[in-house]
Amino acid sequence: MATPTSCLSFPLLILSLLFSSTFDQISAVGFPINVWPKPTTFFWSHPQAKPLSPIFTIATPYHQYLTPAIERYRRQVLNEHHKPLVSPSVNLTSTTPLQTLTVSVTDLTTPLTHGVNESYALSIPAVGSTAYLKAETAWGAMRGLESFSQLVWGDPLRVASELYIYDSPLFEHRGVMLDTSRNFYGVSDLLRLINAMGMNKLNVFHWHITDSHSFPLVLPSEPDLAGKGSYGEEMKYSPEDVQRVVEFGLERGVRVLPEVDMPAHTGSWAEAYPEIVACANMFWWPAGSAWADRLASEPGTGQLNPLNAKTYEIIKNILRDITTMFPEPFYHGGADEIIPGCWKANPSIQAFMDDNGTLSQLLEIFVNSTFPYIVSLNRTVVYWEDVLLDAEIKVNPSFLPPENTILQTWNNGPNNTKKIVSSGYRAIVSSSDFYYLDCGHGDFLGNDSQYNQPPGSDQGNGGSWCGPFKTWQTIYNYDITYGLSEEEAKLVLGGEVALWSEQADSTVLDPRIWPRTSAMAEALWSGNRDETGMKRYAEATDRLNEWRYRMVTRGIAAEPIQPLWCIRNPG
Ligand code: CP6
Repeated sequence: MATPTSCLSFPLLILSLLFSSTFDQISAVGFPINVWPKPTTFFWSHPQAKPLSPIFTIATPYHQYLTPAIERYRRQVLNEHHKPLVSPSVNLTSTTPLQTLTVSVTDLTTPLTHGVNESYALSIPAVGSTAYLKAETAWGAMRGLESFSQLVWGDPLRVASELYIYDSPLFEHRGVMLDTSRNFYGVSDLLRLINAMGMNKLNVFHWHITDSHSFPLVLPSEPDLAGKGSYGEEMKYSPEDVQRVVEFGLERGVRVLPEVDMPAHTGSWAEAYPEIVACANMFWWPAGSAWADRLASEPGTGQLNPLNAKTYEIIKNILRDITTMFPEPFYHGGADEIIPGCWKANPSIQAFMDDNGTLSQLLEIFVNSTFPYIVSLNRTVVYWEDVLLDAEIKVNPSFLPPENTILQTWNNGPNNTKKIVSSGYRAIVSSSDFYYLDCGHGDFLGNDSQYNQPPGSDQGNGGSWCGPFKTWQTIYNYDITYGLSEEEAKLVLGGEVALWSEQADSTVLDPRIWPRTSAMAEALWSGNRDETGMKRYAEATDRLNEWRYRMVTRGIAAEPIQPLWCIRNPG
């Protein structure tokens, strides 16, 4: 934790000492503050504010990414003039304006990686014209700057005063997964997403770049993959685009974790290399099934042929390029949803199986030919849980040493998270019953099971194929370590919401993601319970509503959670 220094005032010192050990619950003393996600510990005994000087500055030593962040926050704080929905009833205790926020960082050399120290202490004293932000790392300082910016409002500008915050996250991995294969997103969409993630103190952009539908990533060693497999000239990410996204993330404390899904979900590779893709352009679902024929929303998934040496030549080129383009030490290897019927339809695979080979052995061959190579490139591999938990096609755990492997759970199987961590693996939680943002409206597979049925039969729900729309409350209330022992819970790194893009693109990106993702951001930062251990509700609703409006002011088209009437007619 950050060591309090003499520049911090006495109450903060006491607070830091009191709350330095565990942060299972919020520790709030005094009045509520409109900061989202809610800080773990704060102290605002009197609701007071002071003016913010029009020549307000933020002082800090130079840092490649923190310095631009500071300039951005300085401009934002001075220009935002957020008008609170509910005017805070605060006393203007001092007419001495706040002139300077002094930022000090213990170690400016710490890189942005998993587990980096994100704690900070913020002190805005009643007296004097200086506030203090202290952090262990540049990344913690960014979290503190964000909190500071949310404590400024109004016209003329006011900033909360005699306020002390000590803050650090419950979970180290707090992410958003976006699928850019089913529909394309421009770089500006990705930047806007990352920007909003930073505002919500989220720290991992899991970029599901490719899938069966399109391959938008331009790779210098394998130019044909995007050349032939993207949706078109304008729908590709160049290495320069990637660099922009990565740098933009660094200025906001957001890592960019790339995924090139394989061996399934690779139909788009067949445009360049039909010979390595088993069952390209074959629909894996039963022949004649109306939903496949009519809408073809999911193309023949395409699965790489693990028995073809060329498969690995191409994968190695991809992985080498990826590690050059993405500095992030984690790499997502996919490995979800292998369809037995696809591999079985391929003649060379049939021969293997006639020789008593199994589908799981095919996956083991694939993993054994790729995983050690990824590790040799100095990457920790994240796989979807299927690689170990699929009912039919899974590898023997001996192929995946837990020190190099993290499993991302999504399929809501009974105790899937528990199965992962109790076998010693680290887990990232994306259970689709809670964290999948795509579900909830159109039936994109064209699931016709409710049609052409005899009278009286009850087939299908006539709507979404993947369960109900996840409300922000559903997301907020989800406890990702529920039912785990303390030891097991330590292996849960955190969570990610996921937006699969069969029915999403830039037109709906913001409202599909925000403010629901803010709900996860708070649950993973400081939990979803109040000081007494009860699930927060009314206080969180009002604060989230306020936060949603502030995001809108900042150019994020977050959808409303309430009619304005509720604010005009409180309680
Ligand atoms: N694509 C890929 C998908 C899904 C997954 N992987 C998916 C599965 C079920 C639901 C939503 C999305 N569309 N590559 C699963 C990890 Cl409900």
